[in-house]
Amino acid sequence: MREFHPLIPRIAVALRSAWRGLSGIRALPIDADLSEIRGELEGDAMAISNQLLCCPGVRKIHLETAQVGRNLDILHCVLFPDPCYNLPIFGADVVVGRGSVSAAIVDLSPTSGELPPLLVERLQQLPQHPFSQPREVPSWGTIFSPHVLFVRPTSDAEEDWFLQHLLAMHEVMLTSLSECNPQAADHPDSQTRHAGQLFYCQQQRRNDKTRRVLEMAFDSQWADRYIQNLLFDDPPELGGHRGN
Ligand code: BLA
Repeated sequence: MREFHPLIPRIAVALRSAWRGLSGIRALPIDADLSEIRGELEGDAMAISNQLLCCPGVRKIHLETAQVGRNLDILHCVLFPDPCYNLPIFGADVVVGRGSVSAAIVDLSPTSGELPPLLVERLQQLPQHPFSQPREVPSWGTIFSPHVLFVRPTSDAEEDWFLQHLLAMHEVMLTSLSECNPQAADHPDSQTRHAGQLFYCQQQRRNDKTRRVLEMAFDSQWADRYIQNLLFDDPPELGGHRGN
């Protein structure tokens, strides 16, 4: 397999290293056929690697790196908190086409209307970089916070800025996690955050650009199942009860 665009392994290595410091971190079981996926896109190889972890406070940590054909590299990372914790969803997506990054997005997205004030204060203290090509979030992107960073980095320096900002936002997430005490599963705030995660996943599933790439390499049924069951599966019911 060819090499990834360097920004992708740099992000992946830094995130994995941060996760090693989380107390109670463990791997989540993942179907053997989903951890390493091979497909074919117009005769070109497609390879997807998935890693799933969890720890107290974060029900699902997902890191996906993918190479699609000769020209497309993708990094996708989401930290879904346990809804009993007053924490946002950390999400990031980096898409590289033909050697240059076309989309680089990172956010701490609220699941209960607004981000906690202390967290906002920390985000406001992060350095702001003058990216030359900011991008507008699509219409389904109402789930993102006012602090979302969505850019097309146009130089090595801008790629470095993005990497730094992604890691800084991720650190704000982990700091908040370390300070957070869970509420009861039947607390109304926990229920609200659970509903917020459900809505987040519903909106993300509306990203046709993700679906289109997966459909090209596999088929539409496979793409649907992958998006619905692995990328943005509905959060399990609160309290460990999974009714059907
Ligand atoms: C955009 N996502 C994209 C694009 C592609 C993918 C091809 C278009 C690139 C561009 O507009 O320049 C593809 N992303 C994928 C694939 C996977 C993936 C195939 O993760 C996985 C297999 N997407 C996320 C997360 C966020 C996200 C967590 O998965 C944000 C936190 C955002 N991706 C996102 C947004 C766009 C995008 C906002 C731009 C969509 C648009 O402009 O319409």
